[in-house]
Amino acid sequence: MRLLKNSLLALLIAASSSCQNKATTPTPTTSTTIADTSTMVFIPSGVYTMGGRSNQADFDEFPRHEVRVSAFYMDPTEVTNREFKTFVDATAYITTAEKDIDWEEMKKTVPKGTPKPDPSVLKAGSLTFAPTDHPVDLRDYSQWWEWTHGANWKHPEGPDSTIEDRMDHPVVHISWDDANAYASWAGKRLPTEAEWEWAASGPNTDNKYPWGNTPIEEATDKANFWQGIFPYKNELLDGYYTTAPVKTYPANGYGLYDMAGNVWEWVQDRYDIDSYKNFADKGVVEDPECTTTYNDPREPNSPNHVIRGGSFLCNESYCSGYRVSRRMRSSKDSSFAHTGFRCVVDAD
Ligand SMILES: [Ca+2]
Ligand SMILES: [Ca+2]
Repeated sequence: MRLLKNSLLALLIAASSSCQNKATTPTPTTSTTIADTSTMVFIPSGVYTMGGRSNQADFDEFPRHEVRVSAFYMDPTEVTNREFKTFVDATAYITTAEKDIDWEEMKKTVPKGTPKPDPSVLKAGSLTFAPTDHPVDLRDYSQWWEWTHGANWKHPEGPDSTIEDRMDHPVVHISWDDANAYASWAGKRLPTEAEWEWAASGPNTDNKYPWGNTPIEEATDKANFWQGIFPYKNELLDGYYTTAPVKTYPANGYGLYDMAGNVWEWVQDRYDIDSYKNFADKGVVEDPECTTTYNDPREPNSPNHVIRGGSFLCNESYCSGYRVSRRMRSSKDSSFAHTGFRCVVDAD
């Protein structure tokens, strides 16, 4: 039973709706909107050393390499439920999590011979967090993720939940495709990985965290993450179990909120396990971005994009996603209770 559950969750997490029904794929939401940058944060151009800043860094944060980032404007906060609702009201956009899974599409991304799940499993849904009642092996994520039918941005924990009292919280259950649709409509785009790291750490690029170098155990007033023992005991020292309203914690040096924690943020780049190696011998790389290759032998069939910044689930024992150099990845058409996004606009 455990194996079956693990296999199913692995399929859903790796592939959740690559999977979306093509017949209901929305028309791309193009817009001639010119974004109002007066409400955004100006991030100056500059050169910095991108990559791991401590012995906590994972192998894919190396080698460190020099990059130059052009100036841009960035949303001060994660996109909120209120902002996403404005987009949906204007466009009738339907998110990935609101569509049934198309097995013909999904099976292209899972191991050959994988049996078709029961049709009831393929009903629209998303991945929600379920705490355990005891310590668990942190390598087995199926123990705290559940596939919940009817979970989507309007119903974060499932059909009976609502965002009515969470309009200023970050929107969640958003796929990379959904984030791009919103950005396009708003006259914006997703940041590149290099832009995101530059903005998160600046203006002091020696910062290990967006708030500086205050150790994580002393940083419970700095960001929304998980204090205690993940995933069963949350001491709530920061006051929030799941998402917090944006701007609950102090901004970083540029005036950006929640660059650490609250929700993971999609960036533009595809996840290539070798991208830093490829950039490392090129001198100062101008505005790097990985747009051409999905490359991860651990998940060879999954179209992974990079996510940054960590979430309310991040903890020292697990992902330490609140470090500015931390890279995580997710299938572009998957959605989770802990993943959202913010946008940028070129400054020139
Ligand atoms: Ca928290
Ligand atoms: Ca965040």
